[in-house]
Amino acid sequence: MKIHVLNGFLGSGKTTAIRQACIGLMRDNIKVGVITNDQGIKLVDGGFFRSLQIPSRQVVSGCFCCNYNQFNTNMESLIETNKPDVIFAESVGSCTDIVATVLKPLQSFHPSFELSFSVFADARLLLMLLKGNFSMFDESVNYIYKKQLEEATIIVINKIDLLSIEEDEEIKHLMDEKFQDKKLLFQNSTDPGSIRDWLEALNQNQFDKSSDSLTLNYDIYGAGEAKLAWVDEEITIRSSSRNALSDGGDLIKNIYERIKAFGYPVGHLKFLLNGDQKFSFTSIVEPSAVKVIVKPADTVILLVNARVQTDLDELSRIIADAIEETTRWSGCRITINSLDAFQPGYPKPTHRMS
Ligand SMILES: Nc1nc2c(ncn2[C@@H]2O[C@H](COP(=O)(O)OP(=O)(O)OP(=O)(O)O)[C@@H](O)[C@H]2O)c(=O)[nH]1
Ligand SMILES: [Mg+2]
Repeated sequence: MKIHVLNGFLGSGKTTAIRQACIGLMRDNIKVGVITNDQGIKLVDGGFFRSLQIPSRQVVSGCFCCNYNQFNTNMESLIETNKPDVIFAESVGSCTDIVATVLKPLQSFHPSFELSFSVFADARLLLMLLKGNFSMFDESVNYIYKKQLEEATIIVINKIDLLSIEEDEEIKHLMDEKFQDKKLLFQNSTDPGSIRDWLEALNQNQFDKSSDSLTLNYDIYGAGEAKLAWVDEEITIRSSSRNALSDGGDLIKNIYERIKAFGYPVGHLKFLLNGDQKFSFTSIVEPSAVKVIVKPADTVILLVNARVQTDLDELSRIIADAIEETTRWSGCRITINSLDAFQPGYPKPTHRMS
């Protein structure tokens, strides 16, 4: 049994890589399974894999490390029900210390498993960090980002398709210099060829149980987690003119534009419209357009997952204002089915093996 554990900052491309890998592996008759993870209860990534009919489970209400038993139960259930050859486990993008709290416990309780550990980084955000020009997030958030890279076996420098030729050369040079002890992959996770190389690297660079656990200041880590407010919200949009899908697209744009106008740094801002259309924004991505696949619909469900550096009331208010304005403009009716909003608390891992 192979378990590929992924970490990497919010919005760095973990889900995109897993999706692409699963499609390729399933085509080769290799059985896959996915475990997703995030801070809230109604999670976009979990819904996304369900819509793709890829066997999956989700660990909710906090990271794998603080919910190790939930992680283990989900993994065992996936193994029993779907008998996968390969499991991808995507941890929360604001989480670190995965070696000590997830990989070493996994190795210890399931010694027969083959484990790998990739840490993803958005190439453009990473380049800003490497050049010392990384002022978008609070220092405590930057601390988490740096610690994620420090503990990686494999660093996936992702979205290289979005770099200029000069930036591409610069990042390769800086990364080779700074992370000589790591396996470095320069990747475009939307490209099947790039994903084949990643899968090969996962098989050739297994997690070494003698790897050092991080030396980590949990107070700074906890402060970084708390800086990024979380909101997950499930919304029903009803339209008597059967425009619910396009009204949903308008609401997505409205929420994104408002957060951008206030200038709050976005960890991730993710939406799942009608159970199968996923939209994702980060501070560093300037989306060209929200291209909703529109067909007549009188009712749709929109799932919102937001992780933004601002306070909780402000983030909730921005989303509420966007809902109110979209209702007024389009004439649709919007009801909130569930709302979970909080500043994530101090990380308390179930296990920590140094
Ligand atoms: N151009 C380009 N876009 C990418 C690539 N990988 C991911 N993206 C886009 O980046 C955004 C975030 O991707 P996700 O796969 O959701 O990132 P993630 O790391 O799973 O994000 P969280 O789970 O929210 O932490 C999406 O809009 C993707 O389409 C890539 O290699 N190239
Ligand atoms: Mg994801």
